[in-house]
Amino acid sequence: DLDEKYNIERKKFGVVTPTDINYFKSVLSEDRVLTDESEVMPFNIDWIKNCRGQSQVVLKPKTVEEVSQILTHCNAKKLAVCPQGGNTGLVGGSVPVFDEIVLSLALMNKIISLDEISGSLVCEAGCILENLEQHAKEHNLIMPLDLGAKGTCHIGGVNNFEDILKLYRSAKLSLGEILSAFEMADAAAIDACVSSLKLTNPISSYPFYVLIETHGSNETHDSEKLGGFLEQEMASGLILDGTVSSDPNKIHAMWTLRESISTAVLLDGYVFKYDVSLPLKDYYKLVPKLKQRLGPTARRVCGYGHIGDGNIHINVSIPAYDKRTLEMLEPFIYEEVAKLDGSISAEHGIGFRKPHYIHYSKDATSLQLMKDIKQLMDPNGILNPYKVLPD
Ligand code: 2HG
Ligand code: ZN
Repeated sequence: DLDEKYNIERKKFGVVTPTDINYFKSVLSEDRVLTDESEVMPFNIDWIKNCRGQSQVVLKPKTVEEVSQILTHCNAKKLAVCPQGGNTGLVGGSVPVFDEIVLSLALMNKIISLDEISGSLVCEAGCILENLEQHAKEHNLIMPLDLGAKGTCHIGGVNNFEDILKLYRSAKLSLGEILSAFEMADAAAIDACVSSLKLTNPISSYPFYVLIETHGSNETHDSEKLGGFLEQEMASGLILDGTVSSDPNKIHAMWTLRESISTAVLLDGYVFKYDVSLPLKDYYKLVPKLKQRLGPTARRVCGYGHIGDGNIHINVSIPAYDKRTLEMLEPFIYEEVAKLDGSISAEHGIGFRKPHYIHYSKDATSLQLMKDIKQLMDPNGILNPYKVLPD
């Protein structure tokens, strides 16, 4: 229910008229101006079905010139615009809130250049990471933005969170420059993949799991190094069990297990997703705290994420959306994060979901600076209104 969930008023922007639509059709070809309700709908809903907008028009430019003409028109008419990429955001940043025009970047997917000497790639804003990865690979390069790089990979069971931190320090010492990923997931997170998505957990059940990946330039040397490290830590007892592989299919399966958690939890019903960063010593603290606070209300409280940058994803699922649960979680979780000197948003951004919590992580001076920059670039505030900055 929009009113209950949003509690926000439409700002005084213009309303799209048939004249505007005709103008857009003159700039883009007719088939790149979508106004049919069923065609527009997918652009109004985010993939976790958390937020839902009411836009009536989607524009699909192919060039920078077209974007420029559209935005000049919208700015003159004070028509609000919601730019949209893959619509895979988790904080409601990518979908309209009211009737903002959706500016889809889906067709701006050209790779402009790849300089093999400097290793820099220039591409349009709508490119999909996987396609860029493929292109870079053809030139013997990788995308360092890769979410699941491929090298040699290990997934193992570790007993408690303290052991994960010990293992992380040891991995940095032993693997040094070839360590490319150190991811963790707790039992409840892996259980979502196994029970809801029927994925295979390649090892037995443990309270915690770690996925370690190395990506160096000498495969033999790298797997020797990883092998040595694993032997040492199985002997020390930090690693209880594990599987290691350089076979691309097996590596893919390990990453699939880790990367599917986000979707698997959605099958529980309604999910509150938190993306926070915390000092590593306190990284896992909030998961048991929330579990205790919610008691049987929660179907699942799980934690997983990127140890390497202090980013944990805490997912809380319940059978169906319920305002009381929301009130038990927020602002409590943000207060706790602030107490621990963490950040209320680590990698998913502020979007529509968090502007009123941003003060837990940013002081008034920083916020004013952000507002000043926004004002300079977008004086009428037509670009993605209601997002990021609090009023
Ligand atoms: C991940 O690391 C993603 O899997 C999604 O950032 C996290 O859904 C989430 O909470
Ligand atoms: Zn993540």
